[in-house]
Amino acid sequence: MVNAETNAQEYALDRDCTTLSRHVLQQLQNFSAEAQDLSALMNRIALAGKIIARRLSRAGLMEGVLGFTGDINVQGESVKKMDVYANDVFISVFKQSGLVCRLASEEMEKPYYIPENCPIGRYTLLYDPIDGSSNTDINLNLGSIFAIRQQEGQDADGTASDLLQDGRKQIAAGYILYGPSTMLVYSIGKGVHSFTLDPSLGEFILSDENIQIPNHGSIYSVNEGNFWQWDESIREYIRYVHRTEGYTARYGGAMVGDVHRILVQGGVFLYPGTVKQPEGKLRLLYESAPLAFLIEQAGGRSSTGTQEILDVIPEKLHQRTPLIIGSKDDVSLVESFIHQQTQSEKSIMERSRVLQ
Ligand code: P6P
Repeated sequence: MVNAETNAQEYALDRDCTTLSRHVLQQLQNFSAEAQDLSALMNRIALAGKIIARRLSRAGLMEGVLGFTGDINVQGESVKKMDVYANDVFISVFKQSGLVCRLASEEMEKPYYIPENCPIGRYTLLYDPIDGSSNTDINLNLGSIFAIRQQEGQDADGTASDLLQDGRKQIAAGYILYGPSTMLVYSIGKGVHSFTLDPSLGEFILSDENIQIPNHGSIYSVNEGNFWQWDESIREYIRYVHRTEGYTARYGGAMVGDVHRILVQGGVFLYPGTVKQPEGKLRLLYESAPLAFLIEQAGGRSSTGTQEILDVIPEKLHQRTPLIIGSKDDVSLVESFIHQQTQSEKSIMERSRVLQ
């Protein structure tokens, strides 16, 4: 009995000590300078998550937290006060860190440089500080999305052109989900792991390791209010799931929550191009690529519909992309409708050419 009790206590203590920074070092199985840097980087991201979670938990009781600033960001979207606050939090946690020279954010037209870090800090943080800000004022789940890349070259002209590379250049990526509990889900290319914030400790504690997404799930997550704007192929896919048993719709208006549901339960999230935004709404470098990195590490897939998200080479920092992400079988099914539509359009064009 004593042994069982002792073992249980030891397990509980060891679990409480499995913080994010320790887990990164365990993943890398070394204590090199690079490993220590990555561990420290993740720890700073966790600190940003804690500060943002604290603000969100009291938002309804504080002045000046909710609502709009009255500004329009580089995306042409109305800016929420929480967007600005969260953006500043990520900048602040990396000041005096010596780690991150540049931060590229959905909320900033150009990358933000932290000069005191640049001589030694060779990392860039790409992030969406608050994803799903339409949920801010109604107390529904929100997220932060992040990716870490190595800086390549000196970036002397301040254009950060070395960031315009494919998603396989990411060395770490993940998200923070502000829900009933605050979770941080990350990968450094060695599987996907989740941490849950223990407010009594003020620490993210390991809650699930080596998460694998099911090859198929019943969930399809899409804003069907855009049906009238979609390509026929996407409409055909939606008609298919409407008439086929075994599918269920879930859409929360905040991608991090929707993708987290799919990571755990399987299925597919899609935000296709529309008539208004043929290139899609979601941004590649700090929304789609980090989630694609994570989902691929969990055994899933992500695609533009015709190309793997991680293979897309952006031409500009705020480039948008159509996104189909989730279980490999479900992503492939959506792609099959796109492929079928393309083939039928080609054969129609071929027939009309022959008849001319
Ligand atoms: P819509 C939030 O603004 C976001 O970027 C994602 O988090 C979310 O999935 C999507 O946009 C919601 O967009 O057009 O469905 O409101």
